Amino acid sequence: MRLQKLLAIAGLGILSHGLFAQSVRIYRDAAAFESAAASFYRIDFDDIAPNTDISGQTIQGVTFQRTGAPLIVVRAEDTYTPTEGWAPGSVLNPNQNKLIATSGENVLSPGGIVLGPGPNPDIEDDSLTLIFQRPVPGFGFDHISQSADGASFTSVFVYAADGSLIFSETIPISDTNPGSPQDARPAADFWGILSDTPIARIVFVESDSNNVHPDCNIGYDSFRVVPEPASLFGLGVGLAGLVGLKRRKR
Ligand SMILES: [Ca+2]
Ligand SMILES: [Ca+2]
Ligand SMILES: [Ca+2]
Ligand SMILES: [Ca+2]
Repeated sequence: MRLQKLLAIAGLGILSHGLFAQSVRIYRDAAAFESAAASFYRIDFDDIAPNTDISGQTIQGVTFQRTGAPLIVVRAEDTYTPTEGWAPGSVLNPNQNKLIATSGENVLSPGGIVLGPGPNPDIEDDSLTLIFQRPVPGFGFDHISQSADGASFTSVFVYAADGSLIFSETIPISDTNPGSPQDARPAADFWGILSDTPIARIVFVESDSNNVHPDCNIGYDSFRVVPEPASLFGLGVGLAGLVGLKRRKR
């Protein structure tokens, strides 16, 4: 198992045409993810001044690429759901629908502090693309729902360095008030992935762009990045190079 993982990281799994099946483990429990990851570091947004637009910035080896609303770091406590603009009867208690910080005070809230109704891409298209400067074997984060009513509109797509899709799904969210989506509360739901194929890019697509229920905004907090072991990476390049040399001689 250990050798298989090492070879997969080295890229030999691809060279040997699927001799080693690509393996992915998905976590919904932060503690389980953190104990399964050999090591990880955090990006918590808490040392960034509130209301900073980090679109295009690289933070601790991760580039934040804007694909919807501008990528603004805010104090979670400052976020709010406006009372106007929602479909009649579809929002009962807007005061309760603000983002939750799962570390410190700050979260990433594309569009900023106002969690306004759709369609309004500059406010509520909370999509995000992460590019890893060096591909990583794992990533986890807390998905923050403006209103967690059990119906998620956030999809995640995980890509390898060669552009192939490693994994995708709709991120599950909690249901804080079953049967009453107009009165559901915010919640944080952990999502994490460990992959034998190093991850080069993660694309989040957030597709609720309507004004029905106070749930068309999401936030992101408490990233856990599992770094590629530098020594293994160097070894992998060396091994892949050797195999390439052998192949050319044939
Ligand atoms: Ca935080
Ligand atoms: Ca937003
Ligand atoms: Ca909605
Ligand atoms: Ca949205």
